Order: sequence, then structure tokens, then C-alpha cells
Amino acid sequence: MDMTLPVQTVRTTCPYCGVGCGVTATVRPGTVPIIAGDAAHGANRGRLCVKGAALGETLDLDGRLLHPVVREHGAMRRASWDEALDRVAGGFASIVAEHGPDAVALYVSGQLLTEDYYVANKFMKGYVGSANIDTNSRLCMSSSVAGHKRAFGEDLVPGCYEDFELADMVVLVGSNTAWCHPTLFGRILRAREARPQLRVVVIDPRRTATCESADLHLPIKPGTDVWLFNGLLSYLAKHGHGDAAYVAAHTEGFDAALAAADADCSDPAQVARICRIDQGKLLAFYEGFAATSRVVTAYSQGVNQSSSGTDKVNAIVNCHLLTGRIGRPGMGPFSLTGQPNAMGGREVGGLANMLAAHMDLDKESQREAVRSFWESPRIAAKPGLKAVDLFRAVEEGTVKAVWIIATNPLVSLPDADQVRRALDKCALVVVSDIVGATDTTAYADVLLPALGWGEKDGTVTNSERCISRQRAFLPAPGEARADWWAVCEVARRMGFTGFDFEGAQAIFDEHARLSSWRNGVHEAGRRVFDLSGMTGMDRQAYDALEPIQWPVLRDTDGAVTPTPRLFADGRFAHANGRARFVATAPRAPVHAVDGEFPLALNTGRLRDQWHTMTRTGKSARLAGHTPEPFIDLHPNDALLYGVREGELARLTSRWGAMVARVTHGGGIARGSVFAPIHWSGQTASDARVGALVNPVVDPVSGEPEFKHTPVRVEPFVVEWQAFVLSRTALAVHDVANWTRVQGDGFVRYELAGRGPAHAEWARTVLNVDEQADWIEYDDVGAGVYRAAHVLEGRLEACVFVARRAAPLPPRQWLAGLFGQEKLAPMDRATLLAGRAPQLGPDPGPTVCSCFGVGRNTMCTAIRKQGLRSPAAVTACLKAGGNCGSCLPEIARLLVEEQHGAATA
Ligand SMILES: Nc1nc2c(c(=O)[nH]1)N[C@H]1C(S)=C(S)[C@@H](COP(=O)(O)OP(=O)(O)OC[C@H]3O[C@@H](n4cnc5c(=O)[nH]c(N)nc54)[C@H](O)[C@@H]3O)O[C@H]1N2
Ligand SMILES: Nc1nc2c(c(=O)[nH]1)N[C@H]1C(S)=C(S)[C@@H](COP(=O)(O)OP(=O)(O)OC[C@H]3O[C@@H](n4cnc5c(=O)[nH]c(N)nc54)[C@H](O)[C@@H]3O)O[C@H]1N2
Ligand code: SF4
Ligand SMILES: [Mo]
Repeated sequence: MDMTLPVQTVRTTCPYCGVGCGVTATVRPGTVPIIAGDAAHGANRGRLCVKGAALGETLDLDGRLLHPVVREHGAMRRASWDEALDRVAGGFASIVAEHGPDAVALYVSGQLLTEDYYVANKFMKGYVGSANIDTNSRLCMSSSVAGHKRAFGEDLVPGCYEDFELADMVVLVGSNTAWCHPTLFGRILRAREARPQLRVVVIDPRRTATCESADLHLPIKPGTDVWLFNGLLSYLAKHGHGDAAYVAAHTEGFDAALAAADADCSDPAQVARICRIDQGKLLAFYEGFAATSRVVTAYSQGVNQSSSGTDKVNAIVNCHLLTGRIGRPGMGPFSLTGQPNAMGGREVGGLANMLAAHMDLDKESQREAVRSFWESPRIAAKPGLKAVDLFRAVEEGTVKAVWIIATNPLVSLPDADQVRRALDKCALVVVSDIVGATDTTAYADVLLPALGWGEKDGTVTNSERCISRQRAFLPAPGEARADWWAVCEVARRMGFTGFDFEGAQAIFDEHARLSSWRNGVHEAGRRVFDLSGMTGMDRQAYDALEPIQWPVLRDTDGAVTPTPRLFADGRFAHANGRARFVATAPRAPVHAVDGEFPLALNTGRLRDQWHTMTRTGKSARLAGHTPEPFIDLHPNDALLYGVREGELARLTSRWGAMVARVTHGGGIARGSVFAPIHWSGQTASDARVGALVNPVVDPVSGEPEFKHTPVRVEPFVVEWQAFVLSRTALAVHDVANWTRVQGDGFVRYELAGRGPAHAEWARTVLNVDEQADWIEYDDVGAGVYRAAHVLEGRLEACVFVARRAAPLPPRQWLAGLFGQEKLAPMDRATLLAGRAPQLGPDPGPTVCSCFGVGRNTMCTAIRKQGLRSPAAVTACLKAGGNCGSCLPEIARLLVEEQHGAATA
């Protein structure tokens, strides 16, 4: 880094979840940037969750893809940008010439900036002439998009974050907000502290961290949300809680929706039975909803990722329309978006069934509007393939070239082994990523190095329609270039005009101008998405752009007005201005459990990891929370199927299998299993959960049923278990199972195997020769083997083997030894015991990542000091005092310890 550069603080936006927190990065030449929350950003007002706070630990260049790579005769070699881009453009052009535009495809991501997304969409729909561009938002928000379009006539989120604070009831449906949208969850909890009448209801089959802070938790049977909300609609209508004037003036279709709801769900006792919840709790929810006018119903993947996802969305929206609770402060349905720019992708029309700027692919006049604005030679005339179908078409050979940008489908799509088969067969696979080795890049013919967070420049839109700048504060590493640049270069090389942008600001300007193009010509054709107040920004204005909520209009005096809330006037985007009720007949998940596959697999997220871990996986602090993949199920089911807590088990579905350690997190009902989504082929031998997930999709949105796949569980029999901590990454071999995770100064491997695992094996795995300083302990009879490699007095690596997992020593103390430049003689002597000489207590797994406080430490303090509240735990141990992400888990430990004390 140039040492003459001054210390500089850059305001930008977090690259992870859809809350879209403002971040400041303070860059001092030669040091790691200091990351903090931006107090001036309305989304988070200075706070960050643990992932955001750890961003500085993910910025190093280890593993980064720093130059283009191409495949030649099966082997990968470095290439110039010119060669790589020519290869992409030439490949796309010749396939289009021979097989037509629908033989090529783009598969992009809600982690792109709006500017990247805009040009990718323009390239495919306006120039290649196919709508075969889909995005991982298909897997994420597409049911909400479809639900919004059905109800409101356009993909619009009515409210804003402030509504959560103004509400008297916040209903969280299929959302683990505490872990997945933590700073927004913090806002809800702080609002409740100030106004205790605010109640939080959680509807989730699992008892998640979010439930710890809930006033009411309805642990419904997976997939029964439509019954629950139809039942609510019926209840509200029957007991006179509807707003008849609102329904008459601003909506249509109520009678049909009510008839559909009444058909199956008019009897709360019956609904409670179907949803498998206590009838008293169900009625408490219905009565509470009925009696509270300020209700926000926020929902996420438990709603969207379902074969009835769109109906779930509309069943929720119906209840808000009936009560007229929409468009006013403190109320409304609210789709929590997942990725940082899920919304931006929708604005530019990044889905295969959408057109740019909220225009419709199936309306001739709007297709022509977009084409004429672009002055493009053509425009896609029909919807393209949605993600799951797209990769099927790749396997079938009808799609012959695919360019994957900023997503890792070999891990994240359902039936993920099918994606592997598809890419294996595909004639031309192009992957743009920031990381060299991912499960998907392994199948690339051309690899293009992208700029990552902190290097790239542009805009993102969060869940509340707020457009914020992501600003660069680091130099471009190696030859990495912006994704928009690579798309424009390929377009140019294919002979397309209209891609000569000098920078992100020029693209944004075109995007903003398109949003107002032929908009509002007549009232019925008016699109709410309108950025006319943001057109004409020069570079300086774009760089200085403050967060702003769309639509952004400019009045005749030139004054610009943002829009925190939509629909205040009861006017919706359908041609007649009315919102539509949608009749939602409930239906069960497509694949039911049966004798062969008796358990329903639910998949989702952990607090401290982001998706396939290519970035969060770099931080040892984040890894401490959950170092290994797991299979969480009810203890009685474990007993029934012969698997044991702490041991390995195999989970199998009709589509694939995985292996992970069994846990009883305490929140899973009988008949269900939960597994996290984060592990890939890079971090575990067999824990890619996507391989098991059924590829069934919602018929309206095309969103996969990620939360419900029938599976069976059985023991994964091994003869030994082991772990290795090593300063350098290893090529593990002769094991039946492995996982790896980044530690502070070392890599940690958890291993299991069959056959001998003693000196010879350990030496080859750890790559040590005869001369090495190698200390070992071998008890063949007991099946115990321990060894350590010391180099010039410093611990290089250690390995511990035992017949079962339980007797292996805790990893924490050993991990601490990697911080020592020279092993203390005492530590060396007792190293192989795996315990500190003055046996310090094992802190247990990390709960508070910010201050590194373990579970055991917390439980001991709670017991010994008689702590009664999370605040008391924070006062005593600091834990929870920084980002607060662990407060729900602290709350749970308090309950468990108090319960333990009461029953002891
Ligand atoms: N820490 C972290 N945060 C993230 C992400 C991350 O990777 N890590 N990813 C971001 C992204 S892209 C997204 S999309 C969001 C997702 O955010 P969330 O949707 O909150 O997260 P998930 O864990 O996928 O699933 C939410 C819950 O749905 C429940 N569920 C399963 N089936 C049903 C059902 O039938 N009905 C109901 N009501 N609930 C059900 C699950 O038990 C789970 O607790 O998180 C964002 N934030
Ligand atoms: N079983 C199951 N599967 C799921 C889900 C689930 O709940 N259950 N959830 C689904 C959901 S909601 C989502 S959003 C997806 C997420 O799934 P993915 O999108 O596949 O996951 P990520 O790990 O975020 O992949 C992003 C990739 O882009 C790279 N990258 C990061 N920044 C940039 C950049 O600026 N440019 C480029 N070109 N590359 C970049 C990263 O290194 C990484 O390889 O997973 C889906 N899959
Ligand atoms: S809540 Fe956390 S992950 Fe989400 S935007 Fe804020 S800091 Fe980033
Ligand atoms: Mo997502």
C-alpha cells in the first residue's frame, strides 16, 4: 500500500444481509481497515452484528482469484483478460449463431451491485435476445416477488424498518431474525424495552434463537402456514375485525379468498390440529392480531422457500388487506430480503420472468418501451428459464453455455449433484468469482476475477427500499475487475453497442432514467418504481449519495422526495388501483415423509456464517461459534434411529446424502431434522446439504422447497475419530470423513476413519519427515494416539486420535498454544495430555464471538454469581456487550441454568 496515502474513513454498506447496515471503513496505510457501524445510516444507526463487525478479518488476499484462468486440454492455466474475454464472447457468439439465443444463459446473484446487475440484464434481454438470465434470488425472494405482484400489481414492499418500532405486535413468520437480520432484531427488542406493550410472535417449527425473546412461539408443523393464516382470515371475518370500508374502497377478490379460507380453516380447533400446535396458543395469536391495529407481519425463508411459498405470502397479505393494516405507520406485511442487493436485482429485472425497471416481459408495450430506451436490436419475447429448470436444461444440452456470476450453485441449488452433472456436460462454463477454489469454480472453463467488497463501487437496495452506496476503500487486487466491466467487455466483443459506460455512475444514471421512461403516461400504466429524482447525478453527486428510499420523485421545483411508506392513499399498482385478495387453498409439501424417508429435513442458516463461507470462513472469530456441520434432531428420534449425540450420522434423501455430527440443539420437534447450509466440498468431505434437497418448486414463483425434504438418518460407523490443528493447510487422506475450519493461526480438521490411524498415518498426513521434532503417545490397546510436531521450539501441528469423539480433549487450550512463538517447557511436557498444566476450566464452544466467551464460562458465572438477566451476564463477562448477536443465546442459557437449578 502507498504509504503516502492519508488515513481515510470511507462510508459504505455491509455486503451481507438485506438489512443493509451502513459501515465505516477506516483505512490506515499498511494496516487492516478498521470496520465500524455508520451512525449516520438509518438502517442500523451505528450498530453491526457479529458478521459485519468481523468484516476486517475477511479482507486478506489468501485464496483470492487474482487473474483470469482458462481451461486448456483439461488443465487450467493463467490467461490475459483479452484472451479470457475473447473466449467468452467467441463461445457465446458461436453458440447463439448455431443454436439461437436461448442456448446461452447467465446465472447471477443478489450479491451483485445494481450496476453489475443492470448491464447483465441488458446484455441478455436486449442484445443476446433471450431472457435466460436468472439469479440466486430465485432461491431466496421470488415467492415474495410473485406474491407482491399478485396482491399489489407490482413488486413492492409497503413499509420500512421504523414500522417495526412503531408496531404493537411484530409477527415473525419463518424468520430467524435474531441470527439472520440481527441489527433489525435489535431494533425490535430495544423498541419493546421502551414500550413493553409491543409483543413479538414467532411462527417457526424450530425453537430458534429468535424464539428466546418472543412473547409467543407457535412451533407449527412444517409447511402449514397457509392453514394458519387462512384460519386467521376466517377468524377476523367471523368476529367482525375486518375493515369493511377499506375492503370496499381499495381491494377486490375478498369473497373468493374468504371462501377458500373458510373451506378448510374456519374451525380453530381443526387448524390447531393440522398445524400441530396448542389451540390456546393459536387463539392467543388470533385474538392478539385481531385486537392490535399496529401489526407488522415480517417473513422470510420459512415462507418463501416452499412449494406453496407464493400462497403463504398472499395468505399473510390477505389478513393485512382485510384489516386495512397497510401503508400506515407501524403496520403492514414485510418481506425481509436475504442478500444485500436482493432488491436491486428486482429493480433491474434480474429474474428470468421480469423486465428492467419493474416492467413486464409479457406486455408488448413494455417490451417495446425497454427496447426503444436501450435502442437495442431486439428484446426477449418470452420468459427465460428459472434457476432449477435452467440447470436441467444445461444437463439436457439445450443450454450450452452458462456464465455464473457471484453465486455458488454447486452448493446452493437443490439437488446439487444434478448441478454438478450439468456443469460437467456443459460446453462452456464461465464463472466470475472473487475466490479461486469453490465447488463451482472447479467446473469452469473460464474463470474471471471480480472485485470484492471494499474494492467495488456502486449501489445496493435493502429490505426497506433504501438505496445505499457501496464504496471502494481498497485498491483493486491483482488483475481483478468489476463484474459490470467484464459483462460490458464481452458485450462489446460480441459487437453490441450500448455498453460504453465510463463507470458505475453512468450505469446508475441509465438505470434511473429507464425507471421514469414512459412512466406515468397514463395512470394505469404507472410504475411505482421510479427514480426520476435520482437522474442526472454527476460523479461527485453519485459519490456523495446519501441512503434514500425509492420511489424518489422530483417535483416541478426540483425538490426530491424519498418514500418511506407506500400505499398510504390506498392506491395500488394494479390497473384499477385496487389491491387483490388471492384465494389460497392450503396444500401440504409435495413430497411427504414415508416409511423409507420418515423425517422432514429443514435447512437454514447459522449466526456467524454467510452462505458457502467463501468470506466468513476466513475469520477464526466467526468460526468459533459453530466449527462443524451438524444434524440436529429430537433425542427420541436419535434413539429410534440408533444415532448418538456427538457421533457421526448419515442423512439420506432420494436425491443425495451427507454426513455430520448429531446434536440435540433442543429446538427440533419429533419427525424433523435441521442441517445448516454453509458447508461445501471445500470445508467438508460430505456436508453439502444441497445434495439432499428435493428440486420441487413453487408453481407460481419457481422457488425451491428448501425447507422440506423427506430423509432418513442412520449411524455413520467409523473406527476412530481425530482432530488435527496445523499451521498449514493439509491434504488429508485415508479418512472416511473430514471437515476443516479456520482457527487463529492454524487450520482445524475433524477427522474420522476406519483402519489404522497411528504413527505412520499421522506422519504422512502432517507431512513430517524422520528428522522432525515429533513427540508422540501411543496406546494401541485403548485406541489412543497423540502426536505433536514442533519446529524450532514452535508448535507446528498436533493430532489426537481416539475410538470415539467424546474422549478427545477440548480444542481451546491447544489452539491457544498456536499463539506462542516458543512452547513453554511445561506446555511441551503436558501437550499430549491435551490439557493445561494447571487444569484451567474448558471455556466450551464460543457464544460471544466479540469477546471470545464460551458456553461453559457463562454457565459457571450464571450459577456461581447468581446472574439473572442478559444485562447481568454482560456486566460480569462483557459477553453480549458489543454487537449483541449472542444475547438470545445468553437468554437461553439463563433459562436452562435456572431450570437446572430448580430441578437439581
Ligand atoms: N447469519 C446469516 N445471516 C443471513 C444469511 C446467512 O447466510 N447467515 N443469509 C441471508 C439470506 S440470503 C437470507 S435469504 C436470509 C434468510 O433468513 P431466514 O429466513 O431467517 O433464515 P433461514 O435459516 O433460512 O430460515 C428461517 C426459518 O424458517 C423456518 N421454517 C422452516 N420451515 C418452515 C415452515 O414451514 N413455516 C415456517 N413458518 N417456518 C419454517 C426454519 O426453521 C428457520 O428457522 O438470511 C440472510 N442473513
Ligand atoms: N438447502 C438450502 N439451500 C439454500 C438455501 C437454504 O435455505 N437451504 N438458501 C438459498 C438462498 S436464500 C440463497 S440467497 C443462496 C445463496 O447461495 P450462493 O449465492 O450460492 O452463496 P454464496 O456463498 O453467497 O455465493 C456467492 C459467491 O460469490 C462470490 N463473490 C462474493 N463477492 C463477489 C463479487 O463481488 N463478485 C463476484 N463475481 N463474486 C463474488 C463468493 O466468493 C461466492 O463464491 O442459497 C440458497 N440455497
Ligand atoms: S445485520 Fe449484520 S450482516 Fe446484516 S447488514 Fe447489518 S452488519 Fe451486515
Ligand atoms: Mo437468500
